[in-house]
Amino acid sequence: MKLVIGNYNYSSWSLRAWLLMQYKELEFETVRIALFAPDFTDQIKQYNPAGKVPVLIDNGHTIWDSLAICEYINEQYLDGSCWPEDKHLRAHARSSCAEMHSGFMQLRSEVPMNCRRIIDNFRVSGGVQTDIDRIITLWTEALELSSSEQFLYGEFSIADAFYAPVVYRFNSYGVELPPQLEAYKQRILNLPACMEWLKLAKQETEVIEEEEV
Ligand SMILES: N[C@@H](CCC(=O)N[C@@H](CS)C(=O)NCC(=O)O)C(=O)O
Repeated sequence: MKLVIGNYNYSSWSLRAWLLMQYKELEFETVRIALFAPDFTDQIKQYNPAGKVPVLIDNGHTIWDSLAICEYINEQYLDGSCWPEDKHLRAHARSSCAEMHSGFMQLRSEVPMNCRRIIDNFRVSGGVQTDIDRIITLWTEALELSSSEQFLYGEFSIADAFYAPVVYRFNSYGVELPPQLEAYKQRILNLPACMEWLKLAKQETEVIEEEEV
């Protein structure tokens, strides 16, 4: 099984799929293609006609979207264990992922993931603050609904993989969080898989100016 990703430091969509697979200790080969490199398009098109990372190649099947990859991995290799067992909690977790997948545009455009960077005294715009407030509400609700002191919905789920790039953003830009969510953020950052991701991000030499705010 091969997972094609972008830069460890910048590719938030790649992190979601990679983290789920790494956390669950699946065996896979990672192929990294540097975003914005002159040959990015030629290289990625060998794997994905849509021209985006991440893309998973498994036994001749191509899955070319981070949510579709997580769903596939969950069904094919993990017996459905990547979503909460309870139907209503599962619907909540799926809604959270869908909201992340299609929303938080201002956070995503103004506060790009940049894992290795720590920025002091960063001032967020009103629009970004609205996104942050919504994420705080959503995380709090998830932890309360699942009575979890670990991950958003109890056991590590696709939702944690989906919000890991937000964890890195909150860390880089010094976003203040209520104590319970600060503890959640640290728990994600301290996962061996996340520490490995950060180590690989720090080894990269590319700097993408558009992503450096
Ligand atoms: N819906 C896709 C979006 C993937 C996406 O936008 N990937 C970005 C990098 S993080 C990309 O490949 N950009 C390269 C380009 O657009 O040329 C997913 O969730 O996998």
